[in-house]
Amino acid sequence: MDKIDFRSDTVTWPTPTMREAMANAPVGDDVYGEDPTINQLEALAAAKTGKEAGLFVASGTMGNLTAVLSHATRGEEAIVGQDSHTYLWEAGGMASLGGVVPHPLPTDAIGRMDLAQVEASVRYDDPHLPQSRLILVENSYGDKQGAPIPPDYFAGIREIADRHNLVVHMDGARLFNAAVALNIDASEITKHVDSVTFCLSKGLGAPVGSVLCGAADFIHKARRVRKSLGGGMRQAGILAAAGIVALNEMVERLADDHAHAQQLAQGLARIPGISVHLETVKTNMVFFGLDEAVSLTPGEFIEALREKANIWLGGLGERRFRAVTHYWIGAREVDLFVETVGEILRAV
Ligand code: TLP
Repeated sequence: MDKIDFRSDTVTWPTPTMREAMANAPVGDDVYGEDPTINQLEALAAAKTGKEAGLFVASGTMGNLTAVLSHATRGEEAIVGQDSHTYLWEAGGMASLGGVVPHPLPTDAIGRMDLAQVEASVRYDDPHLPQSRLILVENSYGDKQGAPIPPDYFAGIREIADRHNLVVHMDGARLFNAAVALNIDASEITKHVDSVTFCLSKGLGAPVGSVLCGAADFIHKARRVRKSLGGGMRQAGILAAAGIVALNEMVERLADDHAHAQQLAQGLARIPGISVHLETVKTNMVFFGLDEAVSLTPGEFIEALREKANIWLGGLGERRFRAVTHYWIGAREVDLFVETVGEILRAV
């Protein structure tokens, strides 16, 4: 890469193997169901998540929105974490495009809603009220430093959903980070949910795309919803080809990203002026803070990293930052990041 980019794992470029697979991919018109490479990716994604079928979509946001619009209709309600990606970072699509009413609940240190509170939030049958239809969950949980949530929580969510005839969708943008961190199969997590979106274009390194997986009849419906959102992508097999490489070759190596995040957190923890909670770093994200005593604004700190070493970092507001590791960040880049932060802070 031309810069050392810690802003997100969304910034990854395709690997050389992906580029080769993309160049050689057989393609067809996917709206007719005739793109063999997309069909192959969808089957592979379904197998990995233990679902009957998959649907290739342009992005994680499109996958989640397609799922919500396929599961729920206008005036129905989705119980959702108040700091989850679907609620906060998807431009309000479920409400603005689907008329689905979000019912946000607080989450704990790793992104779990309180199960008793989830159950208490289910609406009773009254014409005044929106009707509960969906529970939205996320794993790993982005706002909680990419925390991997163990499957027992989702088993509890499943029980509530079954008692009240609700559907559960998982935003599994980083599902495989969670699975690798927990040392379990992704399907051990997804067996508790009706549908899941996972992203190929984050830690798995593909340039574009996510896959929505679920039961065959749900995916049949979702295919129409995706079309209505403008997501019928025709000869997108050239993109799906990279996704197949991502699923076959890039899952196990996520452990390297997690090790690099550990290395980064430990390095930062040694620098006076930086605060980081080492014990909460479990996947590929490190959240850290710049102490008030340091006479730099967050913007100046980010700018100094860019000027000194072409290192790009994302701010979270309130003197907090997020560094994300990925395929293009190795031990050398992590060392350079730690050294450069040390230099900047020693100079103020
Ligand atoms: N997350 C992006 C930003 O939107 C914050 C990032 O840099 O982390 N679910 C989760 C948990 C995500 O983190 C993201 C992207 C999405 C869904 C949406 O995926 P895309 O960007 O493909 O629409």
